[in-house]
Amino acid sequence: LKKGWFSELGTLWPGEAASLEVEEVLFHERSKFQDVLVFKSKTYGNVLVLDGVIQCTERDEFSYQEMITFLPLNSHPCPKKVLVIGGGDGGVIREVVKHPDVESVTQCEIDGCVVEVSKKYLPNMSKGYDSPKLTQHIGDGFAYMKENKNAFDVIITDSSDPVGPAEMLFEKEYFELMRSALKPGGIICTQGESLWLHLDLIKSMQKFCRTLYPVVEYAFTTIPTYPSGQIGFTLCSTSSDTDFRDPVHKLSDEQIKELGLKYYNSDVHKAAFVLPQFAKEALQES
Ligand code: AAT
Repeated sequence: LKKGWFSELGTLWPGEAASLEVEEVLFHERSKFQDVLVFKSKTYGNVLVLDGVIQCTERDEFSYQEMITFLPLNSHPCPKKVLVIGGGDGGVIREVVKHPDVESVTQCEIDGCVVEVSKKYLPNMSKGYDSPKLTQHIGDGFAYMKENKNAFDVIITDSSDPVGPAEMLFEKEYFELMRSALKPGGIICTQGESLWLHLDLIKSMQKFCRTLYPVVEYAFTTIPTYPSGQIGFTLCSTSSDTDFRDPVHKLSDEQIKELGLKYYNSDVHKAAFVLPQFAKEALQES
């Protein structure tokens, strides 16, 4: 590895590794759950890394945080109560509380260290924590889901990859638990991995999701610092009336500006579901 560079090695993307030049290591400790690193990069601002995997950079985080939030919220007629699993940096909370229909947001993040470190080194994301609408729990999202029934309009799972503490959050049982934690007409959106790297995983997740929810879709965003530069979302609705591809809340240019959105707009929302041919074929219902 090149000196002074961080390379993202991982078992989920064998044979490849993206690199960022490091200016300064700001924090590096092992929490109860994972290795937590924050460094200042040369061109992407501060970077949060868990167990060697990039979780977010200050320069491109908005692409992921806006999309994982506004795809589900704008597909629900009235998203009043929202649950976020994971998302320790606070960026998804920052986006959720922008939506005018949202009355309360609950977060369940497993690692208090990630929250504390983000408050210190990622102020533009952790400002989400200032919202009076937020109730925060530090604990495992899987366990939390078991304790909640008929409670939320939208559940967003902003989780790390399925190696380590987030492994269970990619399993069928978790999607069953989310279904019972939703109110009637409820919607979920989960970190759904990359078409270029994880097509088999996406395929098998879509398959079990279709046995649980009447509407299941995969949408994606582009983001330079996630493996392959692309990451997707698994979206499911408990109501067959939901059409994820045509948002119920369409935002005007003025609203986009007011909300400070930099990636999401209503055209991007629709386009996010249009898949390249190889992916379309692989994910076609059979
Ligand atoms: N906002 C974009 C950053 C993330 S962070 C993912 C978060 O999920 C981390 O804070 C991690 O501590 C938390 N997490 C992991 N497992 C659990 C769990 N079981 N319960 C609750 N929270 C959990 C997403 C990065 C995507 C990376 C893509 N390569």
